[in-house]
Amino acid sequence: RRHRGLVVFFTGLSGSGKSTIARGLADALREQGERTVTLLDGDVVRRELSAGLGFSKADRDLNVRRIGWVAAELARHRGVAICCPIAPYAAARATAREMALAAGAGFLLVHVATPLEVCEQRDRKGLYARARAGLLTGMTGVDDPYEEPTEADLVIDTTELTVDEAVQAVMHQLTETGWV
Ligand code: GGZ
Repeated sequence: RRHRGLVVFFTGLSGSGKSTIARGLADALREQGERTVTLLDGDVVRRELSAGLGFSKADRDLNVRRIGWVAAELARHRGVAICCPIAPYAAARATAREMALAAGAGFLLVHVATPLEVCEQRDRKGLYARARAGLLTGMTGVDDPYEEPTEADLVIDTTELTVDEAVQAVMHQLTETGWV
């Protein structure tokens, strides 16, 4: 079992802390040195794999499907793939899980459930302010949906946890379930 591939899929709002936790998890897993670890970082995916896609439902679904497919292929070859798109739609997240399982890999959905108010206060890219001002439409959580996961394997709220604690929570879950 420890030799099967694994997909760790983070979902949550912009500014929820997904990417930061994902990077920390990638570092922690690489330190163990047992399997190759690939971080499918959101910015890089949008630039390289999903260049040209926007933020309509169809484009988000296609983006998440591509990420899920690449992750499943990496996991098919016994690697660990870490993904951190917003992935606002439950059906697309379910497809990502199905593709991982069909590849003989494990799948862990981590909901980074930092509340909108907190994400909005951080607003590191100023996107929420632009959305509130009506300069950006279709911002997730403001005027575009985020379907709260009911299917999460782990829920993390970064208002209560530091990044290190969040990474430890994921590592703990992976240890408990025999993945690392
Ligand atoms: C949400 C947007 C939008 C809109 C640009 N809605 O904080 P960020 O900047 O770095 O993360 C967000 C990123 C979301 O891309 P994803 O590929 O993760 O989304 S999805 O899974 O829905 O395909 C944000 C930025 O892109 N961004 N416009 N309208 N986030």
